[in-house]
Amino acid sequence: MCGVCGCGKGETRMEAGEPGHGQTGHDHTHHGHAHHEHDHDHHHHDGHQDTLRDDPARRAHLVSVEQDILGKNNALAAHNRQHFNSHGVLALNLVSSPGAGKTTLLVASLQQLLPGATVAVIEGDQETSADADRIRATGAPAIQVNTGRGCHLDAAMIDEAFHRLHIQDGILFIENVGNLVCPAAFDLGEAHKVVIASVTEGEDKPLKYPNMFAASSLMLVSKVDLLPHLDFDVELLIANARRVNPSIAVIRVSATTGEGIDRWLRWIGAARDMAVASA
Ligand SMILES: Nc1nc2c(ncn2[C@@H]2O[C@H](COP(=O)(O)OP(=O)(O)O)[C@@H](O)[C@H]2O)c(=O)[nH]1
Ligand SMILES: [Mg+2]
Repeated sequence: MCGVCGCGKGETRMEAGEPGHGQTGHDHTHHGHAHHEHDHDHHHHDGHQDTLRDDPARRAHLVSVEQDILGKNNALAAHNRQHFNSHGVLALNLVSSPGAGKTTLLVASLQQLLPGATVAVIEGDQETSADADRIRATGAPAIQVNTGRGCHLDAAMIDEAFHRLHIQDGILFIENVGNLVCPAAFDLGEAHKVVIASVTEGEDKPLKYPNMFAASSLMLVSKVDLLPHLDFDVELLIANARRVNPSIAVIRVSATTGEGIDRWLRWIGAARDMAVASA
């Protein structure tokens, strides 16, 4: 069960084998420990959850289960953070609603960064290895994690995938499951969350989903090439984001035209320098 929305997670699957360049294997292994924490909540997966939450005793139980899940996740996230630091890895957790342009932006970024930079990608989606395949086509190593019924990546999944990536002194991009709610609550051990808000989503998203924007260091306003065709107020989106997070940095990007990609890569470089200096 997700500690935030209570959705069922089902079984997490991770690609088998090495995350080699151009690998297109679709084999999956069952990811053992990712659902241990959910063993005790099997009877909540039946659609009666709202009724259960209305009962004070059940509600108290659910709150303690949620605290337990988030507590365990936080402990593993701290472990991941130590690991990233000791390996000289800057980990960025890319979060957004589905279709905001995370994978397309990653592909455009990797095309600029490669060859030369050491990079790796963990791709989170409920199903398919399509995004990892798109990433591997750039030459970057990638691992796809399928979360099944789950709505977010958690620290245990990242721990396992990181060990298989063998990355040292580089940048780890984590593309989270498209969802503006639950990924905000699950620390993966990343240095920064980066929220991608596309110009087709409406200016009100930071106010409707404040936790995500409050948790993010940077907002990438994506698909700005579409602005001439839309009635969309970028300044209002930025003002709304700063209402929930006054210190959030903002960069306007288009993966289609390349606008802003240089600024985004400079932001990554500065974050990397800071991470190295504080390690
Ligand atoms: N016009 C335009 N479309 C984009 C841009 N970035 C992504 N898209 C399109 O948006 C859709 C979703 O992109 P994708 O990267 O898969 O989103 P994700 O679900 O956040 O990973 C695709 O049809 C992309 O071609 C962009 O900068 N400009
Ligand atoms: Mg994607």
